[in-house]
Amino acid sequence: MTMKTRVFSGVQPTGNLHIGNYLGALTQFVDLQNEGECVYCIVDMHAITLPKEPDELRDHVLDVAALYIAVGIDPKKSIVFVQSDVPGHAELAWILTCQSYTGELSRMTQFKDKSRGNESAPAGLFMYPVLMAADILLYDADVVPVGRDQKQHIELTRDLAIRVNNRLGEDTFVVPEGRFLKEGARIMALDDPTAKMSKSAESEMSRISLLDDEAKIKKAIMRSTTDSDGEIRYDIENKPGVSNLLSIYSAFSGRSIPEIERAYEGQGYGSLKKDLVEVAVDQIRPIQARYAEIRHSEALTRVLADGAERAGVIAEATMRRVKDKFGLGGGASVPSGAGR
Ligand code: ATP
Ligand code: LTN
Repeated sequence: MTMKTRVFSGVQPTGNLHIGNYLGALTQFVDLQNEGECVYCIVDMHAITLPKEPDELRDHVLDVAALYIAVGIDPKKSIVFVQSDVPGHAELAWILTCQSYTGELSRMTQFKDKSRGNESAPAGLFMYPVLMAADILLYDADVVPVGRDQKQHIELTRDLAIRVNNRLGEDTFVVPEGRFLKEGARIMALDDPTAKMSKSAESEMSRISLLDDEAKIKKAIMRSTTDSDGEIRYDIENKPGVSNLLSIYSAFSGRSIPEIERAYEGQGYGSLKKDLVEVAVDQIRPIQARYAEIRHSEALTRVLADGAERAGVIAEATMRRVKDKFGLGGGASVPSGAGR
């Protein structure tokens, strides 16, 4: 019997998902459903690394759950659940904290970026990648589809798994691989193509949210930063704005970048932008319609309850195995060998 590939990924409930999240991560989530056993998490414990209003957090969790389904994640095929519903994440995060070094955690660029300017950074922000490693290792994940910005965190997860396996045996953790797309892996801000498109950037014109209306999408694309030489050519170094528009166009339409360059030869940025608005709206509109149907439905709550139960079964088996390996636990622990 061949064991199915286990896929795990997570998204933070920190606001409306944007096309960077969609093109870098969510499209992969959907495609992988036909290849493996997929577990998709809404990582609410990561979201509290920076202060969050409780009611807002609850709303955002449901927003992301509904968007997961709206983009095509099928809860019958995949497990969709909320991180804090499964206690194993926090439990394993502590065990992994004890395997990590402050030096390697201080080198994480996301930590450096998010804590910049803070004389005393929140400890949760520092531990963020360890919790992420726990998420992944808890499900014995083979493959982790993410945007390119998460590459360093995936490397840390692999380092931790290998470090523990060297000490306690190869059967302690599955060493996961990151999966990054070619186009869409790093979508940049529309008003500043040197920064990544982000939920947390102040300017609304920097991003396109999956829930934006047509007028906003049009405005953000038409106003996006380009350059003055007028040539539609992919060149990240010298033409980051146009290159970003080409990446977005390619990821949405499925057409290759050289093909798009050829199609627009001799034309101005205006026509590229105008057509990109159409391509983006065509893709986003059906997602919004499906989102509206399910966001306030009881079915959504049932998906999360069912997901938590199914995720919990996998997590408990891993925790029994890992605690036994570390010599943790008293009467409640069982001998090694339990697992998937
Ligand atoms: P923020 O956008 O506020 O920085 P984040 O990167 O923390 O948020 P998450 O919601 O946790 O966002 O990310 C979900 C997924 O989207 C991750 O796999 C991440 O790599 C991917 N992603 C985020 N931003 C981009 C982007 N600009 N381009 C491509 N993928 C992205
Ligand atoms: N750090 C990720 C979100 C995340 C994640 C995970 C992604 C948390 N846990 C586990 C993949 C696997 C981010 O995109 N900011």
